[in-house]
Amino acid sequence: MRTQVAIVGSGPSGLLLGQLLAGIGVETIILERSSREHVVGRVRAGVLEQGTVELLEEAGVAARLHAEGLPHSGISLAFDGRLHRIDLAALTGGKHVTVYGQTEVTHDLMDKREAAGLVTVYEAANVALHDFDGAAPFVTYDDKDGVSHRIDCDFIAGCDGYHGVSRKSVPERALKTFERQYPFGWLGVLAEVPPADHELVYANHERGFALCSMRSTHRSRYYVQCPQDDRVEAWSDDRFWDELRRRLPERTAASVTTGPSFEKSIAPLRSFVAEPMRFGRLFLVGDAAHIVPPTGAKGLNLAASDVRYLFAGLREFYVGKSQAGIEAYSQKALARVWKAVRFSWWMTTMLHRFPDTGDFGQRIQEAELDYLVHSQAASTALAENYVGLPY
Ligand code: RFL
Ligand code: PHB
Repeated sequence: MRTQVAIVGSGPSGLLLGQLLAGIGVETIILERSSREHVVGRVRAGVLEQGTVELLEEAGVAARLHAEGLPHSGISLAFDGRLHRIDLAALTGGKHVTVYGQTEVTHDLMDKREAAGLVTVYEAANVALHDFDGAAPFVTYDDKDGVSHRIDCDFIAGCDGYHGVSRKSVPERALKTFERQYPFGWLGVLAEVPPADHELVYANHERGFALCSMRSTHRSRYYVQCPQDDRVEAWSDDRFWDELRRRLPERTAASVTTGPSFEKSIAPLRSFVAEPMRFGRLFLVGDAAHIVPPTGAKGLNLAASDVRYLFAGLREFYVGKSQAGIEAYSQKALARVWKAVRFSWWMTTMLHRFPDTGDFGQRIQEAELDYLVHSQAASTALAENYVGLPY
């Protein structure tokens, strides 16, 4: 087989890149390790920056997002027993974020790809990347019947997440990695109940961080900070709801509607960046190149911003017949990545209980939060990062 761009991974970055390239007549084949059901069933991000929404519009997959997504013009920080609202729109000249689940984004992109008759190979095993440092790269894989295939291509887009094969295919000496692990995780719960507040609430509490988020006006997504080695089985629904309410201001806690959870999982928190993001004709995109802790709601949005830069570079190559865009990809993408890495690290540090910083650490956080909500300069810095920095 032959295609122009072989895409490894059908998460949001692979699917979005495929759709944008289809719009300019560039052919792609997506190779995905898991089944379609598995990919679409993963519950992850929920907050989209305006730039991400615009890119989804450009890809022609924003109709349902506009009909069902919830525009949010503020968030609240909870500490000191009450909510402190950050007016994102007022502080950023009218910008907002949109609450729309990653599951739905993936769904919309898959539907569009299938309707256009574009090829995605699910359950592709042993995907391997070859000769991407030369002019004629190719990808091999085994299909679900065990038959081996080879795809020759112009470029390979490694959109296969943190555990994917793309980053691991790059020789170690060609890669510099940066990493920070946080000494806790997030226990997340999804339940068919109305949200406690109409906006997101990020709570700093002595018992640990908590987040009230949502997927719609009748579906809530909540998180509590938990020990890194905690197990989901240790958390009955009752224990989860009790712990969540203890970490929220009284009035917010009283507004929490409890109900049976239908998804419960624990995610570790880490910051990770691999540099550079291009090796010859291989590009690393999204979680394949970087991970941020979810506190800033940046992971999916960074994947989309990588796609924006890569798409611009590939368009320059195929339409403008210039290599300049693909040569600049890594540098441009990384400049934005590091700013989001910094913001996510800062939000995480300010809002979580760290086991080793004690009461001193807690007081410093309280002082920082107090300063943040009373200083327009500090609130503006949070707001402009949260809605998304310019490209
Ligand atoms: P994905 O979504 O991990 O997709 C990678 C795909 O590649 C496949 N794959 C392979 N395919 C073929 N061969 C191989 N060897 C392969 N290895 C892997 C995988 O099966 C998968 O289908 O990466 P992508 O596309 O870069 O997208 C990144 C986002 O998914 C991620 O950054 C966000 O979910 C992070 N995130 C959040 N981001 C936000 O912007 N806002 C949020 O509010 C937000 N909340 C979150 C989050 C992530 C979370 N978890 C669980 C990590 C909340 C949580 C709890
Ligand atoms: C979510 O709704 O899953 C969510 C929202 C905001 C975050 C992280 C996750 O910062």
